[in-house]
Amino acid sequence: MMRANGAICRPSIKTAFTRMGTTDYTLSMTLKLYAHPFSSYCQKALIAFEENGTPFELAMLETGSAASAECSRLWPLNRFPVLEDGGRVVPEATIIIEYLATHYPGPVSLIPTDLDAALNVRLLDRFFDNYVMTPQGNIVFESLRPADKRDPYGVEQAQALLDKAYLWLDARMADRVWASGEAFSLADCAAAPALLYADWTYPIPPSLTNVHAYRTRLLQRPSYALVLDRARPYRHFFPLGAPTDRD
Ligand SMILES: N[C@@H](CCC(=O)N[C@@H](CS)C(=O)NCC(=O)O)C(=O)O
Repeated sequence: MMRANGAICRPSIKTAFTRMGTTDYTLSMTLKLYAHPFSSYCQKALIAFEENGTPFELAMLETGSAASAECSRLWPLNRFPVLEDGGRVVPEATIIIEYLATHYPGPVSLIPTDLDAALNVRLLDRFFDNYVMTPQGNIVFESLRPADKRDPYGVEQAQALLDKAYLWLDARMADRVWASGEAFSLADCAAAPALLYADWTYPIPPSLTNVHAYRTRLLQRPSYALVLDRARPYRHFFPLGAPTDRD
Protein backbone atom coordinates (compact mmCIF):
# COMPACT_ATOMS: atom_id res chain seq x y z
CA MET A 1 0.00 0.00 0.00
CA MET A 2 1.26 3.47 -0.87
CA ARG A 3 1.13 6.25 1.64
CA ALA A 4 1.95 9.94 1.67
CA ASN A 5 5.05 10.70 -0.36
CA GLY A 6 4.92 7.26 -1.95
CA ALA A 7 6.20 5.46 1.12
CA ILE A 8 5.32 1.81 1.52
CA CYS A 9 3.75 1.26 4.90
CA ARG A 10 3.91 -2.45 5.54
CA PRO A 11 4.73 -2.15 9.27
CA SER A 12 1.60 -0.05 9.88
CA ILE A 13 -0.59 -2.55 8.04
CA LYS A 14 0.96 -5.44 9.88
CA THR A 15 0.57 -3.72 13.23
CA ALA A 16 -3.07 -2.86 12.58
CA PHE A 17 -4.01 -6.33 11.40
CA THR A 18 -2.19 -7.90 14.31
CA ARG A 19 -4.27 -5.67 16.59
CA MET A 20 -7.36 -6.87 14.77
CA GLY A 21 -6.37 -10.39 15.77
CA THR A 22 -5.41 -11.67 12.35
CA THR A 23 -2.24 -12.10 10.39
CA ASP A 24 -4.09 -12.27 7.06
CA TYR A 25 -2.58 -9.24 5.31
CA THR A 26 -4.64 -9.87 2.19
CA LEU A 27 -7.72 -8.23 3.76
CA SER A 28 -8.92 -5.49 1.42
CA MET A 29 -8.35 -1.82 2.21
CA THR A 30 -11.54 0.17 2.30
CA LEU A 31 -10.21 3.51 3.47
CA LYS A 32 -9.07 5.83 0.70
CA LEU A 33 -7.84 9.29 1.68
CA TYR A 34 -7.71 12.00 -0.96
CA ALA A 35 -4.97 14.24 0.32
CA HIS A 36 -1.67 15.99 -0.21
CA PRO A 37 1.13 15.61 2.35
CA PHE A 38 1.87 19.36 2.49
CA SER A 39 -1.73 20.46 3.13
CA SER A 40 -2.34 21.53 6.71
CA TYR A 41 -5.81 20.00 6.98
CA CYS A 42 -4.58 16.78 5.37
CA GLN A 43 -1.76 16.64 7.93
CA LYS A 44 -4.34 17.00 10.68
CA ALA A 45 -6.19 13.89 9.43
CA LEU A 46 -2.97 11.99 8.65
CA ILE A 47 -1.84 12.34 12.28
CA ALA A 48 -4.94 10.41 13.35
CA PHE A 49 -4.16 7.58 10.92
CA GLU A 50 -0.57 7.42 12.19
CA GLU A 51 -1.56 7.55 15.88
CA ASN A 52 -3.38 4.25 15.48
CA GLY A 53 -1.49 2.74 12.54
CA THR A 54 -4.80 2.66 10.65
CA PRO A 55 -4.24 1.26 7.14
CA PHE A 56 -5.41 3.39 4.24
CA GLU A 57 -4.71 4.09 0.62
CA LEU A 58 -3.51 7.57 -0.24
CA ALA A 59 -5.09 9.11 -3.35
CA MET A 60 -2.45 11.75 -3.98
CA LEU A 61 -3.89 15.08 -5.06
CA GLU A 62 -1.80 16.60 -7.77
CA THR A 63 -2.81 19.21 -10.32
CA GLY A 64 -4.68 17.59 -13.18
CA SER A 65 -4.59 14.11 -11.64
CA ALA A 66 -7.43 11.59 -11.82
CA ALA A 67 -7.47 11.61 -8.01
CA SER A 68 -8.10 15.39 -8.00
CA ALA A 69 -10.98 15.06 -10.45
CA GLU A 70 -12.50 12.23 -8.41
CA CYS A 71 -12.06 14.18 -5.16
CA SER A 72 -13.91 17.18 -6.66
CA ARG A 73 -16.68 14.88 -7.83
CA LEU A 74 -17.04 13.36 -4.37
CA TRP A 75 -16.94 16.72 -2.57
CA PRO A 76 -17.79 19.55 -4.96
CA LEU A 77 -16.72 22.14 -2.42
CA ASN A 78 -13.21 21.28 -3.61
CA ARG A 79 -11.64 21.14 -0.19
CA PHE A 80 -9.50 18.32 1.07
CA PRO A 81 -8.84 15.93 2.78
CA VAL A 82 -11.75 13.69 1.78
CA LEU A 83 -12.10 10.12 3.00
CA GLU A 84 -13.94 7.44 1.05
CA ASP A 85 -14.92 4.24 2.82
CA GLY A 86 -16.64 1.71 0.60
CA GLY A 87 -18.74 4.39 -1.11
CA ARG A 88 -19.29 6.54 1.97
CA VAL A 89 -17.81 10.02 1.55
CA VAL A 90 -16.43 11.76 4.62
CA PRO A 91 -15.09 15.30 4.10
CA GLU A 92 -13.61 17.69 6.71
CA ALA A 93 -10.52 16.75 8.73
CA THR A 94 -12.35 16.84 12.06
CA ILE A 95 -15.14 14.60 10.80
CA ILE A 96 -12.63 12.17 9.32
CA ILE A 97 -10.96 11.88 12.73
CA GLU A 98 -14.34 11.42 14.42
CA TYR A 99 -15.24 8.82 11.78
CA LEU A 100 -12.05 6.85 12.42
CA ALA A 101 -12.68 7.00 16.18
CA THR A 102 -16.20 5.66 15.65
CA HIS A 103 -15.65 3.03 12.96
CA TYR A 104 -11.94 2.16 13.18
CA PRO A 105 -10.98 2.70 16.82
CA GLY A 106 -7.43 1.91 17.86
CA PRO A 107 -5.46 1.96 21.07
CA VAL A 108 -5.11 5.77 20.98
CA SER A 109 -8.45 7.39 21.70
CA LEU A 110 -8.42 10.86 20.13
CA ILE A 111 -11.94 11.71 21.35
CA PRO A 112 -12.51 11.06 25.07
CA THR A 113 -15.42 8.85 26.02
CA ASP A 114 -16.36 11.25 28.81
CA LEU A 115 -18.83 13.64 27.17
CA ASP A 116 -17.65 16.79 28.93
CA ALA A 117 -14.02 15.99 28.19
CA ALA A 118 -15.02 15.38 24.56
CA LEU A 119 -16.75 18.79 24.42
CA ASN A 120 -13.57 20.42 25.58
CA VAL A 121 -11.52 18.57 22.96
CA ARG A 122 -13.96 19.73 20.27
CA LEU A 123 -13.78 23.32 21.56
CA LEU A 124 -9.99 23.28 21.27
CA ASP A 125 -10.30 21.71 17.81
CA ARG A 126 -12.52 24.65 16.78
CA PHE A 127 -10.04 27.06 18.36
CA PHE A 128 -7.14 25.79 16.24
CA ASP A 129 -9.17 25.64 13.01
CA ASN A 130 -11.03 28.94 13.37
CA TYR A 131 -8.57 31.16 15.22
CA VAL A 132 -5.16 29.83 14.12
CA MET A 133 -5.47 27.89 10.84
CA THR A 134 -8.00 30.29 9.27
CA PRO A 135 -6.18 33.60 9.92
CA GLN A 136 -2.86 31.94 9.03
CA GLY A 137 -4.38 30.87 5.70
CA ASN A 138 -5.80 34.33 5.11
CA ILE A 139 -2.34 35.87 5.38
CA VAL A 140 -0.85 33.30 3.00
CA PHE A 141 -3.69 33.69 0.47
CA GLU A 142 -3.11 37.45 0.47
CA SER A 143 0.36 36.84 -0.93
CA LEU A 144 -1.19 34.89 -3.83
CA ARG A 145 -3.70 37.59 -4.82
CA PRO A 146 -3.19 39.76 -7.88
CA ALA A 147 -1.84 43.20 -6.95
CA ASP A 148 -5.18 44.92 -7.62
CA LYS A 149 -7.07 42.49 -5.36
CA ARG A 150 -4.96 42.90 -2.23
CA ASP A 151 -6.64 43.34 1.16
CA PRO A 152 -4.22 44.88 3.69
CA TYR A 153 -7.05 45.46 6.18
CA GLY A 154 -7.95 41.76 6.01
CA VAL A 155 -4.32 40.91 6.78
CA GLU A 156 -4.33 43.27 9.78
CA GLN A 157 -7.46 41.58 11.07
CA ALA A 158 -5.92 38.13 10.61
CA GLN A 159 -2.79 39.22 12.45
CA ALA A 160 -4.85 40.71 15.29
CA LEU A 161 -6.76 37.43 15.62
CA LEU A 162 -3.51 35.44 15.71
CA ASP A 163 -2.16 37.81 18.39
CA LYS A 164 -5.18 37.06 20.57
CA ALA A 165 -5.06 33.33 19.85
CA TYR A 166 -1.32 33.09 20.67
CA LEU A 167 -1.82 34.95 23.98
CA TRP A 168 -4.80 32.83 25.00
CA LEU A 169 -2.99 29.64 24.15
CA ASP A 170 0.13 30.66 26.06
CA ALA A 171 -1.87 31.09 29.27
CA ARG A 172 -3.71 27.83 28.66
CA MET A 173 -0.55 25.81 28.05
CA ALA A 174 1.19 27.05 31.22
CA ASP A 175 0.17 23.90 33.09
CA ARG A 176 -0.66 21.48 30.28
CA VAL A 177 1.22 19.05 28.11
CA TRP A 178 -1.53 18.64 25.50
CA ALA A 179 -4.26 21.10 24.54
CA SER A 180 -7.13 19.41 26.33
CA GLY A 181 -6.72 17.13 29.30
CA GLU A 182 -3.86 14.74 29.92
CA ALA A 183 -3.98 12.82 26.67
CA PHE A 184 -3.09 13.62 23.07
CA SER A 185 -6.40 14.21 21.23
CA LEU A 186 -8.19 15.51 18.17
CA ALA A 187 -7.34 19.01 19.44
CA ASP A 188 -3.62 18.27 19.17
CA CYS A 189 -4.10 16.86 15.65
CA ALA A 190 -5.54 20.27 14.75
CA ALA A 191 -2.87 22.16 16.67
CA ALA A 192 0.18 20.55 15.07
CA PRO A 193 -0.12 21.83 11.47
CA ALA A 194 -1.85 25.02 12.65
CA LEU A 195 1.09 26.02 14.84
CA LEU A 196 3.68 24.77 12.35
CA TYR A 197 2.41 27.02 9.59
CA ALA A 198 1.27 29.89 11.82
CA ASP A 199 4.80 30.37 13.12
CA TRP A 200 6.17 30.37 9.57
CA THR A 201 3.54 32.91 8.53
CA TYR A 202 3.24 35.29 11.49
CA PRO A 203 5.89 34.31 14.05
CA ILE A 204 4.79 33.42 17.56
CA PRO A 205 6.48 36.00 19.83
CA PRO A 206 9.53 34.52 21.64
CA SER A 207 8.04 35.67 24.97
CA LEU A 208 5.20 33.13 24.60
CA THR A 209 7.35 30.27 25.82
CA ASN A 210 4.43 27.95 26.62
CA VAL A 211 3.21 28.07 23.02
CA HIS A 212 6.73 27.45 21.72
CA ALA A 213 7.22 24.51 24.08
CA TYR A 214 3.86 23.04 23.05
CA ARG A 215 4.69 23.50 19.35
CA THR A 216 8.00 21.69 19.90
CA ARG A 217 6.22 18.80 21.65
CA LEU A 218 3.81 18.53 18.73
CA LEU A 219 6.63 18.47 16.18
CA GLN A 220 8.33 15.72 18.20
CA ARG A 221 5.23 13.57 18.57
CA PRO A 222 6.13 10.47 16.49
CA SER A 223 2.90 10.56 14.45
CA TYR A 224 3.42 14.20 13.45
CA ALA A 225 7.19 13.82 12.98
CA LEU A 226 6.39 11.17 10.36
CA VAL A 227 3.70 13.27 8.67
CA LEU A 228 6.08 16.24 8.66
CA ASP A 229 8.90 14.20 7.14
CA ARG A 230 6.65 13.04 4.32
CA ALA A 231 5.75 16.67 3.61
CA ARG A 232 9.39 17.82 3.54
CA PRO A 233 9.87 17.35 -0.23
CA TYR A 234 7.07 19.87 -0.85
CA ARG A 235 8.31 22.74 1.32
CA HIS A 236 9.09 24.82 -1.73
CA PHE A 237 5.29 25.03 -2.20
CA PHE A 238 4.99 27.36 0.80
CA PRO A 239 4.22 30.74 -0.78
CA LEU A 240 5.98 32.84 1.88
CA GLY A 241 9.12 30.68 1.85
CA ALA A 242 9.55 27.84 4.35
CA PRO A 243 12.40 28.04 6.86
CA THR A 244 15.35 25.83 5.88
CA ASP A 245 17.09 25.65 9.26
CA ARG A 246 14.38 24.33 11.58
CA ASP A 247 11.18 22.29 11.95
N1 LIG B 1 -12.78 22.85 6.72
C1 LIG B 1 -11.96 21.99 5.88
C2 LIG B 1 -10.88 22.83 5.26
C3 LIG B 1 -10.09 22.07 4.24
C4 LIG B 1 -9.21 22.98 3.40
O1 LIG B 1 -9.40 24.21 3.31
N2 LIG B 1 -8.22 22.36 2.79
C5 LIG B 1 -7.36 23.09 1.90
C6 LIG B 1 -6.00 22.39 1.85
S1 LIG B 1 -5.14 22.59 3.38
C7 LIG B 1 -7.96 23.08 0.53
O2 LIG B 1 -8.78 22.25 0.24
N3 LIG B 1 -7.55 24.01 -0.33
C8 LIG B 1 -8.02 24.04 -1.67
C9 LIG B 1 -8.66 25.34 -2.01
O3 LIG B 1 -8.72 26.22 -1.13
O4 LIG B 1 -9.10 25.47 -3.15
C10 LIG B 1 -11.37 20.86 6.76
O5 LIG B 1 -11.34 21.02 7.96
O6 LIG B 1 -10.99 19.81 6.21
